[in-house]
Amino acid sequence: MFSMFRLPLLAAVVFLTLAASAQQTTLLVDVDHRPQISLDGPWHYIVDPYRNGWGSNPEHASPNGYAKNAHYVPGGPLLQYDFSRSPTLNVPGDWNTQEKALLYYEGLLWYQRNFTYHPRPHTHLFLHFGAANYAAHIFVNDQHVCDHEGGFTPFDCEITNVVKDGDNFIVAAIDNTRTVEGVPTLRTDWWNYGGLTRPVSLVELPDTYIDDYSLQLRRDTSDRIDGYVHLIGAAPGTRVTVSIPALHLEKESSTDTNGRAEFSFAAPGLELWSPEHPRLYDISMTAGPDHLTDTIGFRTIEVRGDQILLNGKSIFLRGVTYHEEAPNGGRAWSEQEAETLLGWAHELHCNFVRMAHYPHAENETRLADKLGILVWSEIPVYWDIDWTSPHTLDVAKHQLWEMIRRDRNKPSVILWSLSNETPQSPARDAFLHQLAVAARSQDPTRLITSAIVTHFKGTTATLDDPLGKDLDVLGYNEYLGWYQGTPAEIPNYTWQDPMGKPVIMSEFGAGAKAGLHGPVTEMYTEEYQVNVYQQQFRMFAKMPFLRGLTPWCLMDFRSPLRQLPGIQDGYNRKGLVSNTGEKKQAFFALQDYYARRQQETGNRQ
Ligand code: GCB
Repeated sequence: MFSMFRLPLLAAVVFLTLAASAQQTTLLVDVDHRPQISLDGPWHYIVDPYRNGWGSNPEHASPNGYAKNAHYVPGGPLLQYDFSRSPTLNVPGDWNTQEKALLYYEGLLWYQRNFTYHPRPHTHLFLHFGAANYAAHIFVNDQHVCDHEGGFTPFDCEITNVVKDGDNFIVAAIDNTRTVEGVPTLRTDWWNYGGLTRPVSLVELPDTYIDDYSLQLRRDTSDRIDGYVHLIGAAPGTRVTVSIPALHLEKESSTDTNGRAEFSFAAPGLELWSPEHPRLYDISMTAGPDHLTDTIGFRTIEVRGDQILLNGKSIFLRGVTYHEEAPNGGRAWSEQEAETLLGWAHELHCNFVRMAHYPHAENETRLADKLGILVWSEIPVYWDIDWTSPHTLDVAKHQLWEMIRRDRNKPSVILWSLSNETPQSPARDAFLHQLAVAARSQDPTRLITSAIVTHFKGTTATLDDPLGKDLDVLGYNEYLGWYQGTPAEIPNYTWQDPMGKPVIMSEFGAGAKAGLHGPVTEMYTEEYQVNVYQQQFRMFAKMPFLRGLTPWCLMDFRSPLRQLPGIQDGYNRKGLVSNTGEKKQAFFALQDYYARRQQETGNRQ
């Protein structure tokens, strides 16, 4: 998953030579429960806007450039870099908020760190990256081991054959240059935080190992579990055991010629996972020398007419959207940050969140499992990307695959979202249709959605986007009272549901600077924002087919598109909470509204 388009020609030639020996990345599921050797901490770095580290200087050709990790010896030969004398950045973490000079940096940056390892026979060694934004080119001991494109999904590189007994080193070239064919592309309403933004570790696995599994409650049942465990390196007929100790269950199956062992069994006494009762079970899987545990839950999610059914019962999704941005700035990655963000959602009486606009860190979906918060997870197919580029489609599909594969056993995740506010065109329809088909075949147990731009004729919403045909649940974004019309007019707008599918208002909101007060008619005041929310609630009361809400958004976030001095100062101010954690009036208005809805109907519609 790598694009040549961002590299100058000579560097591209060098890279192609290297790429010939590199392996594809894979994605090991449930890495959290594997023994890992953490590589988090300080890594040396070199900022490389001229892409010098590729070794493309024709006069002093150095095919591997910075990947060689050479050391300057006083009195020795000429050398124009040395990681060991270079400053460090913390991993995980974006580079923009760790170093003042890098706040606006978009380009290539080289990371380096050493590690000690003692290989053992019959083991595979993987380098695991939680995420690297945007393109990653990974070298171990001066060998090119893998490339990855896409800034928000994890990947694993096998390094068994390049690792040595004793001292080793990694060089990671990370490039957050925005590209026309990237996903996302050139323009987004969020900060393009670069770097190794999530944890990095070494994962050791036996000769035969579990790389993927899926265990799901069958629709229309309350105790029938279907799924598979997939092995690498297993002879056909290898025995695989799945057990759920709390249910006294132990089931066996064996692998087919593709390494896949199918399971289908009754689980009497199973308690279903739901927001009111987020029951999780420890499960364990054994296959030859490998053993993997996980903590998962079982529930069904489906659509019947315009209803969303959780465990067979209609549910109303009281949600909120949010970016993966830390309350103190920068890309969020830690458990503590996840607790703060989802903690606010919990305080709002949410039973649902829309994790915008890309897959968030795995600790967030794990925490949502524990808290009983349902999740909409999406890939960054955002606004107008290059719908005709085969490369773009490949990258989008790959990110979709990684998102689904990582989280398909998390009961909180109910919706895979394909896109956000994409302008209608036949090329877009064809592109998104392919993503919908891929998502359905990879995970037939969840629902597919997208956030659609709403168009209006006068005060009537015209819900005519052909994309709706490919979706189970329709998300509509609208900014009545902010980008369009006045707040007082909002309740006059009328909505229908011509497709007869469940509708979520996937965005609405207004900007407010925390602490700025004034008349209700003055934009950016807390009073204006709260009024937009109140008027929206009036409009929602006339939408009987509405199945959920995810207002935009939980917390103010950094965006280069928001430059109004004294008010925005580089932040999108539509948060219910400011970027320094102050709650605005609209936070409490939404909290009241959700409390009332919950009291009136519970989680039910
Ligand atoms: C939208 C986008 C979101 C923006 C938001 C805004 O429609 O989906 O990414 O940040 O509007 O604030 O304008």
